[in-house]
Amino acid sequence: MADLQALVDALTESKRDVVEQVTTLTQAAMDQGVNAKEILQDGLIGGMMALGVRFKAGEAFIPEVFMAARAMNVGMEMLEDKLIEAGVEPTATVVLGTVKGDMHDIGKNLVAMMFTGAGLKVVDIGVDVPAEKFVEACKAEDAAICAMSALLTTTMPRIAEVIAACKEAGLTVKTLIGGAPITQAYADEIGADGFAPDAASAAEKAKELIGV
Ligand code: B1M
Repeated sequence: MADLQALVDALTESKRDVVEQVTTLTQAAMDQGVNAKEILQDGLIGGMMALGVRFKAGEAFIPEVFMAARAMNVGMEMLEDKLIEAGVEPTATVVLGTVKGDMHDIGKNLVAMMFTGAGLKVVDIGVDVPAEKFVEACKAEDAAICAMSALLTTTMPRIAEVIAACKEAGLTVKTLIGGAPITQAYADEIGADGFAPDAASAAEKAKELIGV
């Protein structure tokens, strides 16, 4: 009997050997004929979301999230062929970047991992990204969400520029913002669709914004 709860626990606890644990448990579930979608949804995504809850509560830290994300990627690679065969596709695409003038990317990278963990396709367009590049990427990728990170009080206004550029380009993307100086009040002020204070909440908010 495949033990998907063990897969969830391995990611939630994210110990040093999490990559090996996830590899072994994913292989075992595959060998036992559990369908890839179930392994992804109830094992890998379930584990990452549970780790997100621990991270939010201050019970897990950045290194654990990085290790779990690596393990999650290994697990997803193992399932890839079966997922393609089964026609399982990411629920939606998120374009994610740090706004122009801002080089901070540690938080953004964590957010990207939690998005992937939540079953979203992430198109990471990097740091120091001008508004027009966000718009181009959202168009090219047919993104459902345009997600922006800003860590400096001086770069916060760049977010409003991206939101304005998206509107001007006629895009119907939902905008999601975050970063140390960002607050819900600021999101309301500039008309962002969503704000999240941390990476785990960002994944929850993204799913809420697109109703999945
Ligand atoms: Co910079 N830096 N930095 N820095 N840096 C801060 C942000 C600062 C608060 C430090 C301080 O003075 N106490 C300060 C900003 C002050 C302000 O504007 N009020 C500052 C400054 C001033 C600067 C420079 C201007 C310094 C200088 O050169 N004089 C310069 C600016 C460079 C630039 O961007 N143009 C600079 C440079 C750097 C480094 C390159 C050295 C390095 C960045 C390395 C990198 O990112 N690759 C760096 C770092 C590491 C920091 C601190 C120390 C740590 C940031 C970090 O990675 N935190 C930071 C001080 C601090 O925050 N305590 C500081 C860990 C990370 C996991 O958290 O990024 O907040 P965070 O992400 C969280 C949430 O905010 C949220 O989720 C994440 C995880 O839970 N989140 C989102 C983030 N993005 C989100 C998006 C979402 C939702 C949630 O939706 C889309």
